[in-house]
Formats: sequence, structure tokens, C-alpha cells
Amino acid sequence: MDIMKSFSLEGKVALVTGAAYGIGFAIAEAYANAGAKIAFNCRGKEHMEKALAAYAEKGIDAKGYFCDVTDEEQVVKMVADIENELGTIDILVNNAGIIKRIPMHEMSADEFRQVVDIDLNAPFIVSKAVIPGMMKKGHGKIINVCSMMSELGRETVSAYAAAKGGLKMLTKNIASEYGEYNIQCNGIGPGYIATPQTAPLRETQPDGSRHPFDKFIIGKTPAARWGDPEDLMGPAVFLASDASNFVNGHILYVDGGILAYIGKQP
Ligand code: NAP
Ligand code: GCO
Repeated sequence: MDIMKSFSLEGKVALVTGAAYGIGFAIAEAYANAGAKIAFNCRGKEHMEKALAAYAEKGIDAKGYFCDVTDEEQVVKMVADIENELGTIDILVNNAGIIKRIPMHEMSADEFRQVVDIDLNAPFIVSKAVIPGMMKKGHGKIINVCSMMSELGRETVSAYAAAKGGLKMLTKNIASEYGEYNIQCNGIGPGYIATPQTAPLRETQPDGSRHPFDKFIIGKTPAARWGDPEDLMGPAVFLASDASNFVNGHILYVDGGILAYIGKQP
């Protein structure tokens, strides 16, 4: 058996949501390098133009779609357009997500709902739109981008942790309900990754010192560094490929060891 061939995505169609930049962009780049045709979405014209240029610079002919993943009508249309232009979606990565860092007693119900809408309801909406095609085709891969907060809480991220905890269980439920159709659904759980989403936690302080949270995470991570989106490329390809056809309902944490470690003694 040519084991390396089992990691190939040749001839597959992959949709990575929110992949104009950040983690989604890195995962889409990895999938293109592994042979997949790439579809991605974002909401803004400026982000779309920059993303298409960035993909082209890497020699990737990615197809971009304007779509707010919380809007079921837009999602259904996007999936239909992708299926017409590229073919049935073989791989879905529910990556689009936001975070709001607000103490829970100060967070409005609308702010809580907005985070859950994007981080949990949208993966349901997009997966529901994509699964019928996968069922017809007789195979599929759904990868949900979970988080440390699928397992742990911390101050100010109640909505995000609730959503990502729910996303872990949605992952296990899709795995349970659709395993018999040869659809595998797994999660990828990045640790603390240097992207625009975590930029506020890494800002250099006015006195030139590192952000306290930055130092905190370094002490909590055995790898003693923040992750890069590139650290997720290999694990994401594994979960999208035939190499993981008997892996189902698993959350693969790519966190430098945070979840295994009590943290460095101050
Ligand atoms: P990011 O840099 O903020 O990118 C988020 C992406 O999601 C952007 O492309 C954004 O596109 C898109 N998006 C947000 N809301 C959307 C919506 N309603 N419809 C369509 N697209 C939407 O975040 P990131 O750090 O790359 O994180 C990506 C995923 O990884 C998220 O689910 C996040 O929770 C998760 N994660 C991140 C980390 C980390 O440390 N960075 C760790 C664990 C998990 P727009 O330009 O349209 O806003
Ligand atoms: C935070 C961070 C984290 C990361 C990630 C960790 O404020 O704690 O944003 O939530 O984004 O989810 O896995």
C-alpha cells in the first residue's frame, strides 16, 4: 500500500469557510498543495480581493464566494454554486468564527447570540447544506475548527467557550449520525495561534514589554511558543484524507501540549 497516496486530496473539492486569511487560509493552502480544488467564502469585498491575490501569489486557483455563514439562504446558494462550478463538495472545514472578550455579566444577550450564531449555528447550517451531496457521493469529510475553549473556560470568553463546547458535541453527533454514509466528522482544536483573532492578546505594551497574556500562554505551552497557522496544515490534511477514514468523532488538538500541562512554575 502506498501510504503517502492515502494523504493525497487529488481530485477532491474542498470548501473552507472564512478562509480569506488566518487559519482558514493556511488550511486551504495545505489542501491545494495536497491536490484539492479550493472554494472559500468571506463577507467583505476588500478581504475577497486581498484573499484572491494571496492565493494567486501561491499559485492556487481558489474560488471565492461572498457568503455570511449565518444566513442559510446565502449558504444554500453558495453550496449550489460550488457544486455547479467545481463539483460536489468532498471536504468541508467549518472554520469561520469570531470571539468577543467581554466579562459575562457585562455581555449583552445579543453579543452572546452573535458569537454562538457564527461559531455554532453556522457550522450546523453549512454542514446541513453539504451533507446531502456527500451522502449521494458515498463519502465526505467534515472538519470543525474547535478550540482550547471546547475543553476549558477562562474569563471573558463565555459565549465563545459555550459555542466551541457545543461545536465539539455537534462534531460527535454528525460523526454518529452520518458514519454509515462513509462521512467522517472530526474536530481540529488549535491551541493559541498567531492570527488577527489573537493579535490583541499579543500586543506589545506601551513600555515595550510583552503582553501579560502573551507571557502567560508561553508559560502554559510546553512548546513555549504561540502556534502558527502553518502548524495546522499537516493535521488538517490528515483529517481530510483517506488516511483518516476510520477516525470519526475525534477532536485532534494541535496545541503544543497546553491541554497536557499544568504550566510552568512562576
Ligand atoms: P480570524 O483571523 O479572525 O479569521 C476569521 C475568519 O472568519 C475571517 O476570514 C472572517 O471573514 C471569517 N468570518 C467571521 N464571521 C463570518 C461570517 N459570519 N461569515 C463568513 N465568514 C466569517 O480567525 P482565526 O484565528 O483564523 O480563527 C479561525 C477559526 O479558528 C475560528 O473558528 C476560531 O475560533 C478558531 N480558533 C482560532 C484560534 C487562534 O488562536 N487563532 C485557536 C483556536 C481556534 P471576514 O473577513 O468576513 O470577517
Ligand atoms: C482567547 C483566545 C482563544 C483562542 C483559541 C484557543 O481569548 O482565549 O482567543 O480563545 O482563540 O480559541 O484555542
